[in-house]
Amino acid sequence: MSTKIATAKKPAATKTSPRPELGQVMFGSDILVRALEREGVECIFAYPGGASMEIHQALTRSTIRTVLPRHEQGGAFAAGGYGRATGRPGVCMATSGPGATNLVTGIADAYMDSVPLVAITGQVPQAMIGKGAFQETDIFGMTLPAVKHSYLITNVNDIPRIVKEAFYIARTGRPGPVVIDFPKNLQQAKTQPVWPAQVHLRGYDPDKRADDLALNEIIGLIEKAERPVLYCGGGIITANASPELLHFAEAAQIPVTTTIMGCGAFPETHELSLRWLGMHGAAFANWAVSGEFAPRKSPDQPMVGVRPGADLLLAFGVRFDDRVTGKVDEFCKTGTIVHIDIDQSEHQKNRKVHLAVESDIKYALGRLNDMIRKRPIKKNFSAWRAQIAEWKGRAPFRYGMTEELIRSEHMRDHLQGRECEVILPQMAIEALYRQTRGEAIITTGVGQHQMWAGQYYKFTSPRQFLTSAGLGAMGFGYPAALGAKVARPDKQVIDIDGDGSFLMNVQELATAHIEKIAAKAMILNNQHLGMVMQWEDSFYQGNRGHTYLGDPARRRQIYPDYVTMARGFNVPSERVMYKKDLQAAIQRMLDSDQPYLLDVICPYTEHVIPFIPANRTVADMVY
Ligand SMILES: Cc1ncc(C[n+]2csc(CCOP(=O)(O)OP(=O)(O)O)c2C)c(N)n1
Ligand SMILES: [Mg+2]
Repeated sequence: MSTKIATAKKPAATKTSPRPELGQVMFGSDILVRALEREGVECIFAYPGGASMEIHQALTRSTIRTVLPRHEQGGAFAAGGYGRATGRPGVCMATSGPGATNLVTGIADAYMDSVPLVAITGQVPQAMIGKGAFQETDIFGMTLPAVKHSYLITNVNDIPRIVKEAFYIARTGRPGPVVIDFPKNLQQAKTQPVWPAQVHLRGYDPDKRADDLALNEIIGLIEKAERPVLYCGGGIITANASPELLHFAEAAQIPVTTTIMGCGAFPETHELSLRWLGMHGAAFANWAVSGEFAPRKSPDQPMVGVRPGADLLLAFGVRFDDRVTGKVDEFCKTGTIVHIDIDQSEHQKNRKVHLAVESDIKYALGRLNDMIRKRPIKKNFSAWRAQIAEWKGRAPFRYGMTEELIRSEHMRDHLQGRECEVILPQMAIEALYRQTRGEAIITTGVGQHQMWAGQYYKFTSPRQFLTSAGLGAMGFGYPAALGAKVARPDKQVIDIDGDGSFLMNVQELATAHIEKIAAKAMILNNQHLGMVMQWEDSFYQGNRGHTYLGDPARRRQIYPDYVTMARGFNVPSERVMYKKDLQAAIQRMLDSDQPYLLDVICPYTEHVIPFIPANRTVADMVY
């Protein structure tokens, strides 16, 4: 089959344009804040400084809630958490120079995971730009490769248009971060704002729709297939296309695997769910996509097929990330691949596919559903589903006691050898899943705990699992939980974190307490940078290269003491070490109406499995 790109239909042009509105004369800083109000912004995560304090003054005259994070990175991640939890742009702000550079990681995180975010930075006065002025940084230039778009305001009259465009760009099409850099002299300048009613952006048309020809071809491919698999990502969640996906998968009886970004796009408790795939994804999902192979000891040995994988892969709203594909040429090697994505630049980028369609996935799935409603798919793929059931039975996510654990320092120093009392990290997540009835919004740091959170908490709704997937930024979990809790005060929001990751933004406990944001943190404290340690064990004979986080002089002590630290922030907290205490401790955390820290002491000996090492294949999977 040839490679094609289906053309997208142009939306009909609107005939009558609403008129712009004239406002009262005011300062640039007030115009910016008014513009945010007009965009429906309810909360901004903002840390002040010389180049942004004018805007803070304006915020004191606004209905917008200003949350003061205790580090700009915390503010950027909180805005990212808000954006992920709602689909509406999260907003953060910082002063020029160090304030702005502290936002960069949060901006890059939003870029990698296509999260709507507007980041506002104060800038030195225009006359000082380029002079190496105090706290001058070219944040426009510095963030250029990690933004969807950016602005440096050069005329006070442009503010209303720029803000309107920024929000439109951040949330439409493939969402992403937009930076607005705002020189101080323009914050202090006065003008009469003209509020535009519409956005006109030449060359930016986010309304992409597949044509019926391409969609019909997909139906034809399904009818010819014996082993189809849906491989779905964050694009489904962004497009609010979960209901359409559920309908399509059920109507066509096609099993669904997701990326980590796609967790919750399809209910993971559904019998057609293959959970998530890739480096630490389900063995059965990886087999279903790429086939089952005889395990091999080294990549030099040949790959010996045992059972074939998908002969048709429907890749919807995904980007063939290397953590998903491993060695990309071996990924779904024998299948026909259809890729639907709203961003044409993802087509044929990481993986050559047979049919590439540029479209909003909600529209495409809706049309596919119309088509199969009129002409139902005859096949029911029962033999394929039976094969998948056999794989699921053979290799579920699982854990247990290992010899290494029994002989470990952790067992000796903290449990006096009482095996039945050890809390394995996977166990703590399963308990949290049960006790929250699977309904909490979960955020994470980055590391082993992040992978286990994805494996042992089953997500049934979109926007329920908020994790720094593409950038993999430690320190994301707790501030993101704050942002999500601000957006969804009705939900339990719990950060399942690592001891290393949590420490990177520990200062946000102050934000939580002062702002009364009742986000919870459950730290799976293994006293190590666990994921790096796992790689040391796998590829460096266990030689520790600065991955121990405890106090080497007092290895029997848990260090640092998060409970004491939380107390310093006036945040209730508790440590739990024994299994017998776990359930009640989790319940106390859930029952609290305040922010809360639960420090769960876990052994460091666990490895995350399944594991396909980087750039390896399904034949190299440890499971
Ligand atoms: C900001 C940042 N620095 C470094 C890394 C590299 N890294 C990935 S996982 C990891 C260990 C994380 O340790 P912890 O948060 O305790 O989680 P665990 O793996 O122990 O569950 C590190 C250092 C990263 N992802 N992000
Ligand atoms: Mg750790």
